[in-house]
Amino acid sequence: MDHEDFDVIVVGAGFAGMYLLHRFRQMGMTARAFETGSDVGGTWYWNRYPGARVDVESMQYSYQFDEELQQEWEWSERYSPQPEILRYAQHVADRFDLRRDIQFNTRVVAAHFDDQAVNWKITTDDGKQTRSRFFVLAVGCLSSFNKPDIPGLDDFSGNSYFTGQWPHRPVDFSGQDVAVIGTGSTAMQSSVEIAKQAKSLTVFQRTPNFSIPAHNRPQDPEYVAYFKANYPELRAKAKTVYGGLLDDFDERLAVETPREEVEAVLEARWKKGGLTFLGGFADMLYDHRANIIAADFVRDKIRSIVEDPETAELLCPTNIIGGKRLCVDSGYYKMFNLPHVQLVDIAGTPIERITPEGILRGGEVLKFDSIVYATGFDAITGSYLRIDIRGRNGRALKDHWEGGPRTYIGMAVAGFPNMFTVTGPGSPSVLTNMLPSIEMSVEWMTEAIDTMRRKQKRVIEATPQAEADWVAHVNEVAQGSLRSTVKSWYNGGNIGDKPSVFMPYIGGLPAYVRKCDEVVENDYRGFELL
Ligand code: NA7
Repeated sequence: MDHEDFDVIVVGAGFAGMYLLHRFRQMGMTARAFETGSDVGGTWYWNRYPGARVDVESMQYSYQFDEELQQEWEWSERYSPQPEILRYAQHVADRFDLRRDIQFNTRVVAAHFDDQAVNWKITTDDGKQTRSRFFVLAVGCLSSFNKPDIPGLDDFSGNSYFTGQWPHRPVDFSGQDVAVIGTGSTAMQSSVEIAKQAKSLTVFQRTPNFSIPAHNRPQDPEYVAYFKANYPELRAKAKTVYGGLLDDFDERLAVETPREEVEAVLEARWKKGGLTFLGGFADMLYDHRANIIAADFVRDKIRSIVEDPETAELLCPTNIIGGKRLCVDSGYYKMFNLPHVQLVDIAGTPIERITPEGILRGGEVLKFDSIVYATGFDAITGSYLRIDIRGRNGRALKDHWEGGPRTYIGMAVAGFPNMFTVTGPGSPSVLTNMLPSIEMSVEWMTEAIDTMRRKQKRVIEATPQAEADWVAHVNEVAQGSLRSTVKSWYNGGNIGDKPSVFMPYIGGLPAYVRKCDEVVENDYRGFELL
């Protein structure tokens, strides 16, 4: 048998990778994480663009595995800005001395299962190979930035910025003519900040998006004190809610509620702000009639905020609200009332190419000093498929996933023994509060490994049948939702050649946890332990 350098190799040192390292150390196992960045933080390490901010309330967007940690950390705002989340990640790394198990500035380029040695051979971009019994992908789901294939992108003589790979230095747009391409969450957050500096800002919109105000504000000390005093109960309660997030979700149906009452609920939720805007009624994402009421409500808000009627109409999305992930903004629509901000609708007349001076569209070059590409991610599967991963008999993951990603309970892949995925396809992570979702998966898989050790097993592997059943279940649950009818990064619709498959598990966190618990209660049903 080939020597194993570590019990486990983890790819990524974001929130998932860090907690994995902590757990494996507690279990007395040796683990090494490889991380492309120069420090911890993952998504929050890379996405340093101006205005980057979480849109889950900070008191709930944090680890709960350590009571002292959650008591000692102070969040300064209702929705934390990126620098503060990064500082939190760094604090966790310091507190648990995690960096000694992380090799930074190192990208994993290949991971091959060795059938004879029954272990994984990991190749990194420093040319080295490392072997481990277990291999865990904690690569994140919004971590492969989508560089758009607009012709001439490299010809631009001004400054080009990619929001997902923002420079590690201050960027000053003062006095500049700036273009932002994209109108997703990232574009909405960054544009508002860029507009505060730039001489002019031009937003290039291909598809308008629905956004709900964040109403961000400094933390209320009383709210923080209440949360900290009741953390165990509040966290436990959050796990019983669909999104793993404490909020008032109502089981009522909008279609069975008088229209004025529905409007009143939407108004209250608009005033409160945030991602759970649609949570007042259970049918918002399942019944077109309900969805249209909410969509009309937001469209009317846009028209009431944006002074120029033509711009307001262009900003009004025509599709399902919540089909694409809702955006949460801090003054995006209002920004278009500023005299130096303009919207260019590229739906009908797309960008032809980038030229040395700017953006060519409709036969005219619009000149810019800087272009900001806020063009999204090759979400959920992108970071897996950048690595040459091969399971039993040299089978490539990219071939196994040719028709769309396949996992068992979002954590394992048939034919890829001892390999685990966190926040992967088939898990509910991207539809739920990410931190509790990560903790749940990490705890599940580390307990599975612990069980194997106790049973003196060497291999855990999902069966093809269990994987097929899970994929069918994930698809079936998705079919019922209006979300599956809209092209989005949830279903690969934002990337030209991706298979069209709804990738996350849409059944919610509590249902998912129940399914994962049942697997354990039934002696790891759907897995072979050898
Ligand atoms: P999104 O939500 O995928 O948005 C990307 C935006 O970029 C979207 O408006 C796209 O338009 C636009 N886009 C992408 N490629 C092009 C090209 N080639 N030309 C013009 N416009 C383009 O990514 P975000 O980073 O904003 O947010 C991702 C998630 O991160 C978010 O949902 C939160 O969960 C956090 P399109 O809609 O495809 O017409």
